[in-house]
Amino acid sequence: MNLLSYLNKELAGKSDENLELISVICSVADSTVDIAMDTRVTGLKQIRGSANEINVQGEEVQMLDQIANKSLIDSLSKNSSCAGYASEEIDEPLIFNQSSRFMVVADPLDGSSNISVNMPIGTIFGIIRNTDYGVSSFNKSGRYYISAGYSLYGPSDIFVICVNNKVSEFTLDPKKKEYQLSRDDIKIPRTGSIYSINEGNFISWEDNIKKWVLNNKNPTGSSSKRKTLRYVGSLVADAHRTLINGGIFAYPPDKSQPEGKLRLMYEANPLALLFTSAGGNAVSIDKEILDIEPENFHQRTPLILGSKDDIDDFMNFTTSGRSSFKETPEISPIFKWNKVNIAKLRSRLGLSRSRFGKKVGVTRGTVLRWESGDVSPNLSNNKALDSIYLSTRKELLQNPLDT
Ligand code: AHM
Ligand code: MG
Repeated sequence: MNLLSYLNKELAGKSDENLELISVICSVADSTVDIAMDTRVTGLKQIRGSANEINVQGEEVQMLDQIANKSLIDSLSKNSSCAGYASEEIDEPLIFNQSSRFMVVADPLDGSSNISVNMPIGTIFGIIRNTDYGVSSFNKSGRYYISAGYSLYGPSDIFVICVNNKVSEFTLDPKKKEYQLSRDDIKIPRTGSIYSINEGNFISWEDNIKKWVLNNKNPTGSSSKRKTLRYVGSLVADAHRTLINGGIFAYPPDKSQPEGKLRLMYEANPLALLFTSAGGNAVSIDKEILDIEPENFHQRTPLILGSKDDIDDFMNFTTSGRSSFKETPEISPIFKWNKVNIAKLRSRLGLSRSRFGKKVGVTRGTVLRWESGDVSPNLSNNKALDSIYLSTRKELLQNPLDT
């Protein structure tokens, strides 16, 4: 089955929203086919060195970084369902169509230090609802991501996509330039035998990270088994191995990178949606990645992702060090819930006032008062309504403030 047939099956409602989401995913996928073709011949096309530029993150830009970024911009700017694009390689997000439904975020070429030595590299992307009709739609937590995926340019070129909280893998047929389903409904094993971390940073870590690493080599608890180490240095490759075989990948903070190295918007959030959908988890030391409220586009975060039991094990070591990490600000509600959109949400869910109230954590009478406009939901109820709305992402792609 090819990618388009798969998406048509998974998003079978054929609503405008679903069709537009499919077209945005396909625009990204088309672009990754072009990038895959370029990665095959970097040495022949003279495109494997530095572009002699420093990006907004202060990192050296490679020629392939620029080619991949341009390919995504070219493809997405032509898609009328794509409102805008933000990437690691551009200072500020681009807006193509202010009122369109979806935004795309991407790390166009992940693992760029591996290009020159012909090691696996990839593209990571996420798709966000354009809830604010503009740039601020990007600055939202990972709970807003409706879909995410990556391509991995390796021995085979693959495309992994998460829609409707289901993760599947496609392999590029290079002759047809078409992705074909190669793993359906991927579930990450509950635990795995590999840990993945750049141990060159050992002396710069906090003690609790050091203890966790040492415990992987020489476990002390009766239940844990010794793990072996694998580290490619391309997040996409390390994440894909972890997704398929289980285990854990960690890029924790260290003395020289106290916020972590990896980018929340372009790398951590897309992979967190994918890993949690596949039954694993993704955290930043003391909280789930998807709960982090971004403060800026290029924000970095510690990233630990993998099998559920292995993440729990990691958290057991690190929760004692929590106080040394930055407190996260109070999460404010996403939407302003009023009598119109509360009634609309309840009717779309097909729930009576009392069943809806139960879901939110209030009485039937409170729902009645909200819907009549007598009172408004308080902050915590607003957040509960946000999370009910977001958890129904499959049916409710539209902003509830639309009438
Ligand atoms: P990039 O997106 O500019 O290529 O940088 C991110 C990469 C990740 O792919 C990888 O996990 C990490 O940086 C490796 O960093 P280090 O070399 O410090 O281990
Ligand atoms: Mg990267």
